[in-house]
Amino acid sequence: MIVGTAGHIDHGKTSLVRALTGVDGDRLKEEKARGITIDLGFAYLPLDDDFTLGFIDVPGHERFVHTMAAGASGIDIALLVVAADDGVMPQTLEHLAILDLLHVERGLIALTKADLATPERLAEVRAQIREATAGTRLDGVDILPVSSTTGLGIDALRQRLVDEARASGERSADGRFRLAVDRVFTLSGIGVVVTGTVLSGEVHVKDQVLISPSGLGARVRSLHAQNRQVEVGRAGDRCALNLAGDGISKDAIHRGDMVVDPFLHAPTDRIDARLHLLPGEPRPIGQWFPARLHHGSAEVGARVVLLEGEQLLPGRDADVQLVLDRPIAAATRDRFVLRDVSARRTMGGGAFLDLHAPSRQRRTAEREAQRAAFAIADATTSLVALLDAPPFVRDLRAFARDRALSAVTFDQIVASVDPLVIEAGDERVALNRAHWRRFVDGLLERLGTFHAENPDVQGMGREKLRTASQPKLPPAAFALALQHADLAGRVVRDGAFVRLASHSLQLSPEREAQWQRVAPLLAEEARFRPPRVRDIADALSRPETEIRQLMKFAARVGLVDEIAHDHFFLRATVHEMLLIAADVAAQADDGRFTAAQFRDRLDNGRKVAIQILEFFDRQGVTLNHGTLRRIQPRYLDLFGSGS
Ligand SMILES: Nc1nc2c(ncn2[C@@H]2O[C@H](COP(=O)(O)OP(=O)(O)OP(=O)(O)O)[C@@H](O)[C@H]2O)c(=O)[nH]1
Ligand SMILES: [Mg+2]
Repeated sequence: MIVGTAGHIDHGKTSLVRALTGVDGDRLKEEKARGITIDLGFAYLPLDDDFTLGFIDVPGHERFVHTMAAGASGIDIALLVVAADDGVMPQTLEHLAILDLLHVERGLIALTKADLATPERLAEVRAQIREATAGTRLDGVDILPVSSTTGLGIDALRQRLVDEARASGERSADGRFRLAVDRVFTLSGIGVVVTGTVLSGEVHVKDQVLISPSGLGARVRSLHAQNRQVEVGRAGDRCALNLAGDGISKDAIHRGDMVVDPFLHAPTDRIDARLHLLPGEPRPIGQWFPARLHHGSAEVGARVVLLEGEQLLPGRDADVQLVLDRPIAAATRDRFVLRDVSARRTMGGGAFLDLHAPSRQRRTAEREAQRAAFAIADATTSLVALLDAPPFVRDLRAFARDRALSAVTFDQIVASVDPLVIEAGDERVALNRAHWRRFVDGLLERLGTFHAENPDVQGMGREKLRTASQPKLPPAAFALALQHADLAGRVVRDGAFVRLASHSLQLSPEREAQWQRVAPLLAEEARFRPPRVRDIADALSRPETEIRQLMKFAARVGLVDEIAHDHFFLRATVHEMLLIAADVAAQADDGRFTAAQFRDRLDNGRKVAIQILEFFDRQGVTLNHGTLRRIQPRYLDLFGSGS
């Protein structure tokens, strides 16, 4: 459980944490010298039982608001500090806005330096605070007067924080491990240590993790949670991880990086999000507005692309696309804050929706439906909505990854949603049952129509069929879908073509007429040595290409087989020749026969006889052992009238 301070410079945040915990968060020499906080400070308050309250102390200086934003992301309880002498000041308001934009749900307000104020003044500042917090998540929370100098109210505040922490309970450790790095250092004899808040999941000693976005792999050598050596760190813990691995060094990891379960690593620089512009902003924002994005402990330059309307008015919300200067590691529904480029004010913030948003076609109705589905808090409901939003096809792996869902939770979600899932390599492509039905019915209907319109075409090109199908599946998934029980047996893949199983090729009337003139030339005495394409063309005074096309087509329909280039035999003749070969084999020693023996029966010349046998070899009907061949009896009906 982590308490994070917030409030204007010099209002007594660090002093208060020291009074509450006995720890001075200002570690840096410069901090001591200047009496201001520059970087995040950390302190721990071990309670009687196994429970430790962690504190993150942030700087109040207006130049360090980015550091405050990094510290505030991942805290459970806000401790907003307002000095009784000074009252509500600019960074009181800005920090308050940031806490609210980050959806920090719990908090208490400390009215510090109470020793310096009269009861009237205290009442006055209370009223200022009530006004400032109205409508925020800290609206109505208790305001406790304290003095770090005299000790007034410190014990009461400490007790209230402990009660708050106990009431909010453990954060659910469900989900995959993510830690937002806020410090990196080396300890002699130990090595590289990173610290940060665990945003989700658990981490164990010996776990393999990744630094994202860099992608560096590391092993957790040891870990501390709330300053104690432990075997496991959980969501809501402040952890220090001792990391080891190739390329792992103090300079290779930075504040803003995430340490993640390797499954989650998918850096992104283009995110669709819901943005709220603070009501106090002086101007609306327009297209391509430049800003600083704060997410977790990261800060990165960003451009805002409006996805609704041409400008976003102060106080309003809109879907936007955030185009980042460099990739970050994030999860769907993570909160973010936007500040202006000169880092003077906080402008707004919101939640991430689609982490891998398209750069084109981003304002369509389809995209709007998808973003609405991403926005749903409950993962199961969100998945149901996504599967019912165009394109009606989702990679479940990407969904689980972007939501940082644990394998167990995700399996439960998939079991309850029960979509149709196609496992295609790295992807788990899912459709809901209704859209799968639509896909199956549409595909069968499309093929039926195609065959009716093109009776003499073998089938539809697979890629053409895929792109015409609704929903449109990715290529690998489409190929697998054709083998699904709902389609297998009804559609047949024929090389690059797909056809209905019931479809058989038919000659068009013109081709039929041509064929009637060609067929007699291949039959009777000529059948074992039929004319080649050129000879047929000569005989009929037709162009050679026309005859070749006709013969190729006749081969597809199963009327002829192309034994050698441009040399077609009637299918019935091929069958007859195969039976002859079988007979020759039956009469030979060991069933092995020579090409000469075969040629003698057909009387068609050595070259042609060998071409026929080589054709049989290719079909697997004969087995060639040098000069001798054997028959494979199980293929004897390959050219029979049934096929
Ligand atoms: N009289 C009085 N002085 C206080 C009290 N708390 C803090 N101070 C003084 O106020 C000054 C600022 O206190 P800090 O705790 O450093 O303030 P801070 O909010 O941490 O300041 P930044 O981190 O720089 O924003 C110091 O000189 C403190 O001694 C208090 O309760 N009473
Ligand atoms: Mg301080």
